[in-house]
Amino acid sequence: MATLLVTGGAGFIGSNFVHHVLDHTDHEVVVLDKLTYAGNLASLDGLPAGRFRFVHGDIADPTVVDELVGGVDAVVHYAAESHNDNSLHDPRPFLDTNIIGTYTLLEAVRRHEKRFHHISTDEVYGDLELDDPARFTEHTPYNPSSPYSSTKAGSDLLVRAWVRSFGVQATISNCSNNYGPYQHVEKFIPRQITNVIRGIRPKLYGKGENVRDWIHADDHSSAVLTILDRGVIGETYLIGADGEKNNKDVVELILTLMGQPADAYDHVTDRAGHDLRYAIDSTKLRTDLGWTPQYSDFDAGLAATIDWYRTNEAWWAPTKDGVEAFYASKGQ
Ligand code: NAD
Ligand code: TDX
Repeated sequence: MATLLVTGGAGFIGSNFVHHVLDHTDHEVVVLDKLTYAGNLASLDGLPAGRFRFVHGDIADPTVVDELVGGVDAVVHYAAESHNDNSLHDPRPFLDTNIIGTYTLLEAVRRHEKRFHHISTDEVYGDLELDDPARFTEHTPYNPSSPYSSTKAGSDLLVRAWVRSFGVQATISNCSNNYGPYQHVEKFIPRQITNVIRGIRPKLYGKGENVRDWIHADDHSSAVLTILDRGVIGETYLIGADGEKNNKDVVELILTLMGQPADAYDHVTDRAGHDLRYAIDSTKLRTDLGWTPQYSDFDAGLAATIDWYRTNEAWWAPTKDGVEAFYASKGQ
């Protein structure tokens, strides 16, 4: 049994991880979250009070961070500004949280000699051509495209430097695109599902040929737990579940699963600098640590996610109109 400090635990993937840990282990969890527009305490409803505690605070605040890190066994670092489109309009919070926040945590785990796991993204590797058979591996050179992905790349490099220079006991994982419950409606899949529920036509950027490599958030959680248990200090592990699909196919599948004509969507202004394709080769994680994903059927996982958004309108409704107004102002 261990006590984990989970940063960003009120966000999409962090909250899925907290549920996963409390359901599948006897660990205790402390969440540190700033509750930005992307954090939602309702995502943590119903957790066992004896094993779970929430702290409202900023990972870039050294006083709060130092006190919390001193009292736990390990830190699992999810907190970030996470949305590419936002980073194109206002990059500053991405630097504050993704760079300075990660630096603040690293200094605390260095001081208290605590285990650290850093959550990152495949976007640090830039993008691949649509017809390139290659996939990202742990050896792919960094080549980030957006303010978001460049700050995530910077945070990864800080972790590597703190391991080498100061002996911090850290691992890193870079995961592909997640889907599942509790994802903010600004993101592609929940935006389109909630659009259909609201009678709004889904919005596809450009031609929709861009490819993302989808993984269920619960599989991401089991991979992170595996790395925490058996990962080698200083190593990076790529997490992916062989889920490559282009955006056009995903939007058409959502419409079909929701009983609408598959072509009932609009093409809108493309994202500036839009990465073409991401694809993960997760051989190292599977071979060295014995991890396998459980959600191999994307259609079934997507159908369950649609059901979750249908059942949990109270969770997403308060944010929907503001998100759509923002996108509309950008022609998206
Ligand atoms: P999210 O935007 O849904 O959640 C981020 C959470 O962090 C929110 O609860 C927010 O309140 C909190 N937060 C933001 N700034 C903070 C700060 N300064 N101090 C404390 N808390 C703060 O993000 P997500 O999609 O759940 O992503 C979580 C992590 O996973 C990020 O590090 C992201 O880079 C990484 N990741 C995401 C994906 C994906 O598909 N969404 C894929 C790979 C990696
Ligand atoms: O309305 C939309 N229409 C559309 O076509 C939106 C919001 C997005 N898109 C496209 C852009 C991308 O090609 O869908 C794809 C997925 O978009 P996002 O959900 O914004 O995800 P992406 O930019 O791929 O980044 C996500 O995966 C990697 C997460 O947001 C990141 O935090 C993670 O690092």
